[in-house]
Formats: sequence, structure tokens, C-alpha cells
Amino acid sequence: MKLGKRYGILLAAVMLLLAGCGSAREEASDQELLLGFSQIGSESAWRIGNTKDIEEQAAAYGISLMLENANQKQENQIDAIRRFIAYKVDVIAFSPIVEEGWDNVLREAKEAGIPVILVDRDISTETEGLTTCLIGADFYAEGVMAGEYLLRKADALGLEQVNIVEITGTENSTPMRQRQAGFLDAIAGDERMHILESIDGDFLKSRGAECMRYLLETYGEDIDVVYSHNDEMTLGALPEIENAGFTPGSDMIIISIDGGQEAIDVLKSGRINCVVECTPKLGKELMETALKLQAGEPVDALIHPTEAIFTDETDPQSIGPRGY
Ligand code: GZL
Repeated sequence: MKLGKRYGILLAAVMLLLAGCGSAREEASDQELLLGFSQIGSESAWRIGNTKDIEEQAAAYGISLMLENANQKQENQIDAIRRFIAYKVDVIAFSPIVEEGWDNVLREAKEAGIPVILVDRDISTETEGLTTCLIGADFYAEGVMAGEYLLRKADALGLEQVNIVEITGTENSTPMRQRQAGFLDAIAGDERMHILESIDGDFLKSRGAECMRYLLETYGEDIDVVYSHNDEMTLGALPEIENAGFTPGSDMIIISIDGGQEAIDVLKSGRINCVVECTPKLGKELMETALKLQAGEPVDALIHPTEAIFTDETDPQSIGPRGY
């Protein structure tokens, strides 16, 4: 190939690349749906599994996906949503790290005529019509399932007093607020149940370990139950319990939420007593909902996946591969 022609092709490629970064719209063919998704981060196996499922389902449905990882910062999510608006995506979706603080950017999306889908978590706002629907777990029901398990366990063990420490997820997030509310409502009125302390573990393994160290130093053998809002924090807490000379699963009842493979394997070993499932596999519903919105079809305001509970009340060895 002549040198001049090669440079010509290179120059054209560079121009296309520069033009392309000005609008993702030009990169996606006209009929393909362009979906902008702002993901919270990579804080847990659940979150990583959620991202993987969304990417796989976008490919399966032929949807062009712009996925941005916010690295646990709300301001990064707000910036990402503004970029999606500038790129003129067809649909915006995001998992809001906390419930408050979204009104301004969602008004901008509405003014741009771009529908917004909430995935996994919810927002709190006084303004109607900023989002089209929520696809995510019923966190309140997860908390109730955890609390009802504890009531059964206390009966089975004949416990007369049950001292509970709670390691919560990210403060002001939907799963934190609702998993706490559901659990407290389920045990309310039962005189045996006492919450010694509730502490924010931010859904992180490292914070789960720090919180458990503090709780053990403060309450030690008075702790009968650890209620942890996600597996990551639970897995951080377990070695601290063992380092303090206690056996999780027998000296202390361990209740966790998410249902990832690692926690289920620990449940099978008897060091966790109960894992409430919270499926990260929301991608299929997200893609189908986005396609309906693009076609101008009505969508359900709330889509809750069905979820299970895994406990030591039945043989956990039969639990199959979890996929996250
Ligand atoms: C729940 C999700 C939570 C998970 C955590 O749907 O928002 O966030 O329980 C994750 O593992 O960090």
C-alpha cells in the first residue's frame, strides 16, 4: 500500500474517533437502543454480579450499553447521568447509592425527554414523574424474612433473651433503610429480642470487619446474634468473631443477605445460619423495560424479583451454584 494512502486511512480513522467521542449516538446505529447505565461501584460480589448480568443481557437484547462505574460516589453518578443526557441516549437507568439528592439531574433528564429507570435501589423525592419505574428487590420483605427466621431459631434453641448487633449497609440507601425496618418490625413485641447496637458497615468487607471488632470489644460474649445487611460485611466479620474465640453459627447466630456463592459455601460449613437471597440478576427486566419505553408501551411501576431464604433449618448442601 502506498504511504500516502495509509496516512489517508489513518487520518480518516482519527477523525471518526474524534467525531465519535462527541456523541455516542453516532456510534450506535439508528434503530439500536442506546442505554446509559450508572452503576454504584464494585463494592461487593452482588454488585459485580449485577454489572455482569446487565452487560450480558444488553448484548443478548442487542442494546448498545454505556455503563459507567461511579466508584461509590453520588457525584460521579450525577455526572454520568449528565453525560448520558449530552449523548442523547434513548433511556437512562441507574442504581442510586443513596435515596436523596437526585431531583435536579432527573429534572434535566425529564426536560431532555429521556425516560429514567431505577434499578436495584430507590430514590426519595417530593417531585412526581422523575422516573418511570423501579426494578429491584423488596428489601423490606428481606428484613422480615431475616427477623422471622430469628424468631424461629430462638424458639428452637429455647432462648429467653436474644442480644442482637446489627451491621447495616450504606446509610440512607434503600436496602439499608428497608432491611432494618423489616427486621425490626418482624421482631417487634417479642420480649426476648434486644438490639445492643446498630452500626454502619457501608456494605464493605473491610468495614464489616472493623464494625465486628468494635462490637466484640464492646459487648463480647453478650452478643447472641449478628444481623448483617450483606454477605460482604458478614464475610469480613466472621474472622473477627473467630479471632475473639467464638464460633460463628453456634456461639453466635449469623444472619446475612445477598446469597452469593461464598456466603452459601460458608452456610454449608455451618458458620452462617441464614442467608436471605437478593438476586443481582435484574438485567433481563431492565432491557425489556427499556425496549417497551422506546416503543412507547406502558411499563409496570414496580418490578420485584421473587427471592428465597437459605437457612440451617433444612439441608443447605442441596443449594445449587449461585452464579455470583
Ligand atoms: C441490594 C444491593 C446491595 C447489596 C450489597 O440490592 O443494593 O448493594 O445487598 C450491594 O451487596 O453493595
